[in-house]
Amino acid sequence: MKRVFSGVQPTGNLHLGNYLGAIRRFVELQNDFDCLYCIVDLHAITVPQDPAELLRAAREVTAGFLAAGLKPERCIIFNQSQVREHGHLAWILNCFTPLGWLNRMTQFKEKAGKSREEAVLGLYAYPVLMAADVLLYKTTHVPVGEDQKQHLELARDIAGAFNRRYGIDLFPLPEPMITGAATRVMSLRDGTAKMSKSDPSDYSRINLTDGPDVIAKKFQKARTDSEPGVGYDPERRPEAANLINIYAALAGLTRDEVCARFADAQFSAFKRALTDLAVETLGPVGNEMKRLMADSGHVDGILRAGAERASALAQPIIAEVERAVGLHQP
Ligand code: AQP
Repeated sequence: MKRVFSGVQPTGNLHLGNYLGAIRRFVELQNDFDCLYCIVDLHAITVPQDPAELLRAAREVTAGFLAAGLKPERCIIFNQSQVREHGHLAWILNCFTPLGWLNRMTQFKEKAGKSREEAVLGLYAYPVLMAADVLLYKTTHVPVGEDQKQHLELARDIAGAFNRRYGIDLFPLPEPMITGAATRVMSLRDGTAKMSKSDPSDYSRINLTDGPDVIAKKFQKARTDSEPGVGYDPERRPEAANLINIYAALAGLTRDEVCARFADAQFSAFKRALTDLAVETLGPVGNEMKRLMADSGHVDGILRAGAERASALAQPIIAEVERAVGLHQP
């Protein structure tokens, strides 16, 4: 059986990177796989969060999932904190994860920065919770953006360590699914930094709820170089390459096809075409998100039902884990 799991943190505005790198893939997969899509609020609290804003953002991510085309009858949409087995399995897996493996995680180094002594344990253990999220459902495939590749490799290592320790084949080794032209959408202000919800500058990203005028302004102000034409050269022209990748992903074209289409155009004309394409693609998603956000009862009902279904899948697997480890089961 093929099973897909992936998560999105409720940490702010959903952006074009989340959409192209993850959510749009989720929608494609729901027809062919048994899929679970999770709002990973326990991951979100590894950095300080305002409680009211965290609740709002969890509903917003759910609205984003639905507006992008996820159907609760074809996949399970739920909140991580509402399925207690995530935290339970994370603790067990903590006991199989050497510190040396965690010390290699680049996301922790980036997020902790220079203040490593003040960084909280949850931020350091984040990749083990992510491994638990995935392994709790015996997931076989994980669609994510490029930034999560290292964490998924760790999840495979942890699964292997657990299986070997008990001489069993309990956890399948989850395969990353990192494909397409936009597995790493970069900031509009800096072509070497990834587009992120936590970037303080709103001009660094296109939010899924941005209206046409805001999208136009952000692309117009997006940093580029002084070369006039549309050429793909990520080393020399990282910002231009990022915009070409975004266009390619939105239009379903290859980079070469995009460059050929705009071979005679000025970069400013390309930016205008990109704006039109982004407005056309994201406009309906943003409008539907806003409509759903005004109906929190509906969104909460979907999350409640999703958590029940996810729990039902998780319980027999956690029982298998407990039996393997020798934890008491009344
Ligand atoms: N820029 C991106 N390009 C492609 N995929 C991306 N993803 C995130 N950013 C990009 C993918 O989206 C899914 C959810 O990721 P997340 O919830 O961790 O989102 P984020 O934007 O990375 O969130 P934050 O809070 O801003 O985190 P940091 O500070 O770490 O960047 C994942 O599949 C991710 O790969």
